[in-house]
Amino acid sequence: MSSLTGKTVLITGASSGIGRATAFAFAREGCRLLLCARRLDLLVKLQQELTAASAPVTHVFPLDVQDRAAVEAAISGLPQDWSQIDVLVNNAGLSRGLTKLYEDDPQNWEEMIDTNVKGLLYVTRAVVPGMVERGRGHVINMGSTAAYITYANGAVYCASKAAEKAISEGLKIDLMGTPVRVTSVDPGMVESDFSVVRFRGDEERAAKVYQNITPLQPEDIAETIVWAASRPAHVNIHNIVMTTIDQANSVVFHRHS
Ligand code: 8X3
Repeated sequence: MSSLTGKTVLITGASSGIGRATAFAFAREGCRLLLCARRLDLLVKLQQELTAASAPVTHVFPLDVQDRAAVEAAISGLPQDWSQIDVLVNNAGLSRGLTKLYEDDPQNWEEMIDTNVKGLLYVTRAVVPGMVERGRGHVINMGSTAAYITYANGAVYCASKAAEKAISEGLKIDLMGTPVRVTSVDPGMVESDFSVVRFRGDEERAAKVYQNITPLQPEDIAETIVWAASRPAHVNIHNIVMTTIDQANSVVFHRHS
């Protein structure tokens, strides 16, 4: 039996990519899964797939983390037997555009900051007091190599992930004296719909990002998240920076010829 068996895990942005892979990874550990995302139809489908994979203990609900009132209502309105969250995976996040800052559409900035920064804060604020009260919990935030080096045309996305890094560090400091743990998992290039979302459905442009490179897979990140969550209670993993073997940091890649 895993140390995670029976734990309740909330994953935001669970309908696709890293969130979805993380749901399967925690399911394999025997966790109870609370899954939310904007698209309920995809969550219901995921729930059916998890059930078919012998992980029937799931509860799904639609949530746009950008909506503070909706976050507060969703967390405070959870059914009694789902209200004691042991692990929060703040996975919901996105990038929009790859454009010079002074030419970019401010709508892109709003979506990134509202989701990657404010959404993460809203969910954290709604969930962590219960963890402190119960004397157990772990917050795992989805960071990025983009927090460490700013790349061309990505200022606001990089800023949002630099904010996530600072928030993770600050939350850990503020939780000193409690047993609640904080981890930031900071991947580089991952093959998911990240680039399709960034380029608003332009699959051809998205495919070029991964051209002649072996990117990380969502499952690689999911396994790392589960590893961090399954350390003994006295161990706090702060940051895990991970990239494909073909990437050194946000700007240095090796493309196969
Ligand atoms: C995703 C990594 O390099 O595309 O956060 O910004 S990158």
